[in-house]
Amino acid sequence: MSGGPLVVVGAALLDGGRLLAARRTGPPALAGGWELPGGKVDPGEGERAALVRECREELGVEVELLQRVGGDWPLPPSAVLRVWTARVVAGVPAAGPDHSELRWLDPGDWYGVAWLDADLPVVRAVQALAGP
Ligand code: DCM
Repeated sequence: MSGGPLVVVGAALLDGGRLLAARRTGPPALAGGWELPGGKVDPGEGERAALVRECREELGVEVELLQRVGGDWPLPPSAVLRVWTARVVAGVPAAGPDHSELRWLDPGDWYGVAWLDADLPVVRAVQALAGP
């Protein structure tokens, strides 16, 4: 028994008022939607370590996590999303197999992509914390 809900971690990567959005390649129900990059925490893994790992694997960058964004964001049917703001400390984000496109959203254009349902309220919270 691991206990608790499945935890997915996400990064709101910020760069001078820009926010990184990543367009998912799958599964079919989510393909084409935009998310904050991240993924599932492995058994026994710390959440922050998982997020650093996911950014390395998915985007090819090293990140520094900054600030927790809210609490548990629902990820229907039974998981939760936990999010941190972050910044890139090494490398340039590039789309791997999980994403068809990455986009740095300029200040004022944070809602210019079709965020996944789960991610949209998180983006609003990031804006309230740190946004332009
Ligand atoms: N997910 C999401 N928003 C994110 C990250 C993940 O809605 N920012 C969802 C998509 C999947 C699940 O969490 O249903 C697991 O993510 P992944 O497939 O990336 O491991």
